[in-house]
Amino acid sequence: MASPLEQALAVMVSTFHMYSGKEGDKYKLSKQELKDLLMKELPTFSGQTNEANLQQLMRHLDSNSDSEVDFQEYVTFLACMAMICNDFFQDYPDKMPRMK
Ligand SMILES: [Ca+2]
Ligand SMILES: [Ca+2]
Repeated sequence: MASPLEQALAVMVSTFHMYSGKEGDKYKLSKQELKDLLMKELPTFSGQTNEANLQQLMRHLDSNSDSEVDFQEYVTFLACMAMICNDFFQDYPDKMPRMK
């Protein structure tokens, strides 16, 4: 049985491939694939943003400017999200999810 952190890593990888394989290059997220991933897998985050912010986010994530988000660009984004979560939980330690 994998530990929660191992499971989290597996989810990060499998979530990418679940969306990247829908159209075009199956190892990269197109703008539509990225949008679907954000809306369905990060609803708390994407629910607070609008179309213009999403477009801006996509431009920022696409660091090599090929109009697609590859795995490295995706994990860089998740690392940023993890840092935002870390800042949040330092300010509100009582909101930290409890592991069994
Ligand atoms: Ca794709
Ligand atoms: Ca790219």
